[in-house]
Amino acid sequence: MAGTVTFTMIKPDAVEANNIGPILAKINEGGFRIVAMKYMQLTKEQAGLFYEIHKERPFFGELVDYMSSGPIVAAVLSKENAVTDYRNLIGATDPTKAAEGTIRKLFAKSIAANAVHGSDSDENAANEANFFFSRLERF
Ligand code: IDP
Ligand code: MG
Repeated sequence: MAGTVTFTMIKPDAVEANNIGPILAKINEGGFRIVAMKYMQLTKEQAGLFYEIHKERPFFGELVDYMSSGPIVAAVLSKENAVTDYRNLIGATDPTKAAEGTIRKLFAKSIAANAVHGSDSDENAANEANFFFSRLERF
């Protein structure tokens, strides 16, 4: 059975562009409840740990530098079929390939600075939510 939880970050480009509010509105309009949230800046070490699964990919260094370059908003979202439905709401990794109306189509600047993160599986959603939030911070 598909899980009811996914994890997202509003990335530094979208925070810098003052798009926290519009992106949270899209998340709510998409039927998601925000069940944990924090506004913070990652160190390079923390960004590297979060993206450890990508450490062999050619863009890893660029990704870590970028994700630690400014504040982010991290959140846990709740909905039936959360992972799949949220991936559909955010659109393709490359915003030039993202469908009309998706968060990345609306707000992303580039394939690297692509406005939001969204978990790609229930297992990763659980791991990513636990990386950022204790049980006391989840509602
Ligand atoms: P996803 O965020 O759509 O799941 P992944 O392939 O998991 O995409 O890549 C993680 C993140 O790494 C992307 O969201 C993006 O910020 C960055 N990224 C992916 N591909 C590239 C690339 O070709 N160049 C630079 N950055 C990339
Ligand atoms: Mg991914």
